[in-house]
Amino acid sequence: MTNHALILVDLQNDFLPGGALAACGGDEVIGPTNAAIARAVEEGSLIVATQDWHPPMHGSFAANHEDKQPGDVVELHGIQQVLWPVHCVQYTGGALFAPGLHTRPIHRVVRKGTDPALDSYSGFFDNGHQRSTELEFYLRSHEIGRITVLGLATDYCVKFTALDGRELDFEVELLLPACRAVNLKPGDEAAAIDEMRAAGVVVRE
Ligand code: VGL
Ligand code: ZN
Repeated sequence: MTNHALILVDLQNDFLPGGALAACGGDEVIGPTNAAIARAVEEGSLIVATQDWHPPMHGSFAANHEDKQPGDVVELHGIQQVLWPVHCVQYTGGALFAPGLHTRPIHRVVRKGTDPALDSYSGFFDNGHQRSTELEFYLRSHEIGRITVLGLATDYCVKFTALDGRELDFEVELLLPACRAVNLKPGDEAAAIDEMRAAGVVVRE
């Protein structure tokens, strides 16, 4: 018998409509997310939330590079890095969890993207897989074998969290109605879903 965890990815103001890095329809995931939280509570699942938590000088912000715009790609310590608008700055409103999200049942918040020199889409590792967050250790210490992933954004943090989960040999389920994408390019969302499926993620429509 292994246990189950619900992983809520980056349900933060800056990823909602009106936020600095909005996923289209991002606010629509809050209802299905609260329903998933209620089910998880009923079933005794562990509930973890990730929180994008950048210092103001973060290297993923276009504003911290000369003559760069959001969407440009640079090399950051040997890794290809998409540049973003300033978002989810530590202790600012944009980094707060979405209004209406039932946060009380959350057992643990895992913050990521705190190193100014590295970005971290996945809840498990930074983008270069150099360092891990506490997420894997936390899940293993609760004998979690299966995770359900939802949140923002499908084509970035949700995708990389799900893919790393598979790589770490968790059974991974994606709750698609509770996910929305950034879609820098049209088709990014569909490509992300295909990539997750190919890696063995079970996609629930
Ligand atoms: C995210 C881009 C930059 C996400 C976070 O949560 O998907 N995307 N930082
Ligand atoms: Zn970020």
